Amino acid sequence: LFTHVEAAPGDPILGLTEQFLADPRPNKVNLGVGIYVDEQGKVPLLECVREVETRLARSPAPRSYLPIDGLPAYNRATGKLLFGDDSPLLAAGRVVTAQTIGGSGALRVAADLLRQIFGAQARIAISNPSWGNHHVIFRSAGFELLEYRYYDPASKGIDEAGLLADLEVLQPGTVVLLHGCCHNPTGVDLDANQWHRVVAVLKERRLLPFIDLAYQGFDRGTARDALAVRLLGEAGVENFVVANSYSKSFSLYGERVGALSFVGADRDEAARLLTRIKATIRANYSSPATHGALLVSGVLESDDLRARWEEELGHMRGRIHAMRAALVEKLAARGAPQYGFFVRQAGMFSYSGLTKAQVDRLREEYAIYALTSGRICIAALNEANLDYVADAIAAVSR
Ligand code: PLP
Ligand code: TYF
Repeated sequence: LFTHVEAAPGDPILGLTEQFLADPRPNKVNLGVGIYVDEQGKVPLLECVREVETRLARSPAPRSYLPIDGLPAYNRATGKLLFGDDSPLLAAGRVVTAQTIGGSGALRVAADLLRQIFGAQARIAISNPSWGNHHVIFRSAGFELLEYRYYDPASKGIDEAGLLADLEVLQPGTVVLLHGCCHNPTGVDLDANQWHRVVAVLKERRLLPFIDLAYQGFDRGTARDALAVRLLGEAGVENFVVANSYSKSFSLYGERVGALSFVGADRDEAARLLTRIKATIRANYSSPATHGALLVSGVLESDDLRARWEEELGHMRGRIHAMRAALVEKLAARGAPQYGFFVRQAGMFSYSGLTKAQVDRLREEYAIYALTSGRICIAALNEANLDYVADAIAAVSR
């Protein structure tokens, strides 16, 4: 029955990690995958998470099914974290939130539901470039994929004129996927003024804003990194969607913690949307998992642990900023001053401008793994490998 089945192509990012793990060279560095690691190169277990886990282990609870839309406390806390404690949208009952299997699950559930709502006309505009799974998920849900200009390789910044021009010609009802912060793969974000201008076009053109927030707290803090969500609310945009992930911000990658939020025009519309979100989840995986949601809501619901989380998140963010600054300085000292833009980029990724040939040399000659696009993960740098990486990048840049 399966003799004719052809192998699927692997995920390029995860495939690179497999290659990295198989590399015997002791000084190897994986700048490929987007995972935050600490000074020791390890994925951290946050103290706030450990504390909740200890409490849970002390009084083990039976594990029934969660509701289809997940743990109520988790969804409430997520709404506040995204929209703000005093959000008028939350107060008006216009936001519905469902726990999902990571941020990817939120994207997938939203894609399926929006495809149902918009039918064969369903279209989505995605930034050029974007995280590869965005295309995979929306294409497989049956969307027509469009692209809007975003990154300007010449300035290593935003192609604002191109971005606005592309948004202005989209048909009303087109979904516009925007990275809330810490754009993957470029590290190039809109500033506050640019967000204002983009939001105005989205509203005016009656487009459907879809914010993907996978790195909240990794650039400037949880509230500032949710600026796009807050601005859409303040601007009175009737409908928008938010997919968020706690994989990075809680360092809970394998627990698959994320959420999907829809904003309705009023309480009644929001309630109807929630029934549709639940029907979509039921058709996909029935209901989400308990453990990660208990960890996240346990932290967010306790003032004390929440404060500790903000501190630990601040530490991760601070370490990334410090590594950016140190890399720039070390590259300049090695005769490569052209990388000053690393400190203007946000989050754990940088589009480095390294060519495919340079990336190949880094891997072959130095055991330093980066994506062929030139994307590097700054969070993989530490005091122990920084000089080595700077030497190598400077060498291949000559
Ligand atoms: N969106 C973006 C832009 C991402 O980079 C990621 C990456 O991991 C996700 C969504 C998905 O996150 P999760 O691992 O929670 O599915
Ligand atoms: O872009 C990244 O590296 C992260 C991690 O299929 C990731 O978002 C990469 C590939 C993938 C899932 C997660």
